[in-house]
Amino acid sequence: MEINMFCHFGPNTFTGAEWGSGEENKAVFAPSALDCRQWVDIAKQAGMGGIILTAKHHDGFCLWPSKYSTHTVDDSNNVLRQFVDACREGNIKAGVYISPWDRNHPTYGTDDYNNVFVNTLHEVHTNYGPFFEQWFDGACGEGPNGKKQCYDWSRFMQTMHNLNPQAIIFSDIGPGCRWVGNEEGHCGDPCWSTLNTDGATPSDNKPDPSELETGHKGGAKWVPAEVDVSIRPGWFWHANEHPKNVDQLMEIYYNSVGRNGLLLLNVPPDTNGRIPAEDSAVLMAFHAERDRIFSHDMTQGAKVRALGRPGHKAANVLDTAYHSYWAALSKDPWISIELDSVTDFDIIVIQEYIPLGQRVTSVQLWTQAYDDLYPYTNIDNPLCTTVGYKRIIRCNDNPRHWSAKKIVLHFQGDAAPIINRIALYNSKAQ
Ligand code: FUL
Repeated sequence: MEINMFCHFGPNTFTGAEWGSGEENKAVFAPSALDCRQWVDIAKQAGMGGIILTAKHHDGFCLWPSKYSTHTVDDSNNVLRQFVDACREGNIKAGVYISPWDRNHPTYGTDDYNNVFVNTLHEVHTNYGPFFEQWFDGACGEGPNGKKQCYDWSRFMQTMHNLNPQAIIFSDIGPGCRWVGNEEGHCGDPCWSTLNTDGATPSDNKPDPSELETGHKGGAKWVPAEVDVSIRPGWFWHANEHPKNVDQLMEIYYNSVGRNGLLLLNVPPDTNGRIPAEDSAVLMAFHAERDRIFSHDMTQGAKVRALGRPGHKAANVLDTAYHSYWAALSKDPWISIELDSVTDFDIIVIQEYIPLGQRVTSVQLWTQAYDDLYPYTNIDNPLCTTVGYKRIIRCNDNPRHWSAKKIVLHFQGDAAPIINRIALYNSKAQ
């Protein structure tokens, strides 16, 4: 999906808080012109495939009238209902964030709260689902009685699995996808989609954030990284804060989607219940910039040579069909791509066919303009290490572009690489 929208919305939108105390007067939550269709329109026009709403944040306030809490919207102001209806109508995927940490619920900090939380999951997924993703925030602080909760994670996960086995479950350690270990908008480098989760649980017993950034090479579970980051300084809308600019969003894009992560970009609605015009404008400009750069692939019509398995020839790296790929014969194959003439480009995109795993451990680049092949990288300083679903490599050299008629990529993998796509772009072309 590459980019999804996150929507933090709740009492904090009105009080200026990031972590509500749970003691807010319910009446503070009063969006004056709630319009979830507007969120959907903006997300779609920004090239996003799904939206995840904070149906319950740490203040415990439920954006639907829940049977299991008194701290909720009224029937007449059912935001979750309007949200799922707008997503279905607009044909975009709906996901839901339900925080286990609850600073309002009287049972929080006791065993009974785990039952309340399981009932809440049932209620939301049965009455409002199906959702494509369940987002479990790992934060675990004190509740109203000063006690921390001991979350029954295995029960929460099992409940979700029973309620909707198709839903991607996000948590610090998956099982569907993992927290990337930071909230700044970048994956680690390398970034493995595999993780060892034996003995780990979300919240207090998760791997070190630096390990979540990189994943574990050869890890036993497939738990790709999801990069949650806000377009604004805070997760919730605050009157005195403003969105990032296009350059900052592009940097985040290169460091998340371009490093084998999914970007979950938070765009918080304001007190009207609408996404502000300045955020919408920057999202449109961000989309236009990606279109400008990535709509003209220089490899079209190129000659490709490499050894490949029958039926999975090297030229398959040039087409955009998802299930067409080049299956190399060895763990360190070469592929050469010859263009019609010497061409300037400054971005190389490589994609592995991840249904068959993440195999590549390093890529070397050779370029040829008029003379001999030139080894652009060396073994200690490869073009990149991991690839995964997508790797976007920018030329950092001086001058900041490559000029070549032919490029040769030398892959190394833990198994014979299976490459979906190789493309070349020029970000400076108009
Ligand atoms: C964190 C929360 O504490 C923040 O408020 C926010 O929801 C972020 C996405 O996750 O753990």
